[in-house]
Amino acid sequence: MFGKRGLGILGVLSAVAGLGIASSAEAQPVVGVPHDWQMGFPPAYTPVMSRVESLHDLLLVIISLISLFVAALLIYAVLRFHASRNPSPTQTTHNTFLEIAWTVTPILILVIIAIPSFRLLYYSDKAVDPAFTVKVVGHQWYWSYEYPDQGNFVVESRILSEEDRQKLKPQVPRLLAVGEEMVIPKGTTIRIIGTSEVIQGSPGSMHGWTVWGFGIKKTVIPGRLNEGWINVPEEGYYFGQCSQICGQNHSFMPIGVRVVSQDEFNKWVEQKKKAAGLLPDGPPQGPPKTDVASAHSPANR
Ligand SMILES: [Cu+2]
Repeated sequence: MFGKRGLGILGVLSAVAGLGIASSAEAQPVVGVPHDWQMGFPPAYTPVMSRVESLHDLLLVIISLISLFVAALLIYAVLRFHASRNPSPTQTTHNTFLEIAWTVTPILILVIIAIPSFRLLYYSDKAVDPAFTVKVVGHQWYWSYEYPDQGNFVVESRILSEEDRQKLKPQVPRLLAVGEEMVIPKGTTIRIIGTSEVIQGSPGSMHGWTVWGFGIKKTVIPGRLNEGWINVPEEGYYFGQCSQICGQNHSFMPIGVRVVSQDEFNKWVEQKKKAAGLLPDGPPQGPPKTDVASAHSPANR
């Protein structure tokens, strides 16, 4: 992306100057939030997003060249063939070379676009060897995250009121703070299975689980499972928003993802399991198993 580095520096500067995050000792870095004068894509935080940006850059070059070529032809035609300079139009109706050229060239261009495009589509489609699965469920109007491989506890992720945000998470921009984030360990491939709440007697609503910078945008649909994956190498708070117009509180169901170290994640899992009554009273158990994904293949495969 052109100017990405400059924008990145701008982003860091505005974050440090405006929010004072750097000085806050306990807070993880807040990354992946929009900032003033942002242009282009957010920085890429996952391998999928890096590839999305590369494909975008390739397409940008191709469409720019095509646009310039078409514009040049148009300008030439307007200047060279207007009525005063070209009073008797040519009667030519066929030109074999031209016809082959304008058929074959677009085909070649489409093939050049299709190869990396399909490659990326399949790359982002299914996780290879995920450590575990998180099931994302869209509700009216909040998100919940289920951790089937860690004992099946559920985290409900609801937006914080503006008052609570200022009190509890002032480093997070307005309308993006949630009470509880999805928590994942860094540098770990995680399968995301997305669906939407089935509401009795109602068609329910679709939502879009989209995190900028992760290159993931899963439309979640009642009664269906959609799959994707993320692997975030850097710790931090990351954000997204529902990207499918889903009803009156569509704008108030932000997505918060907290990426932590494996140790911290294990501790968090213990806490959640305890709170959910999944641990028997007694000595604390060992770290949660994170390599049992194969035992939990999604139902729709
Ligand atoms: Cu929604």
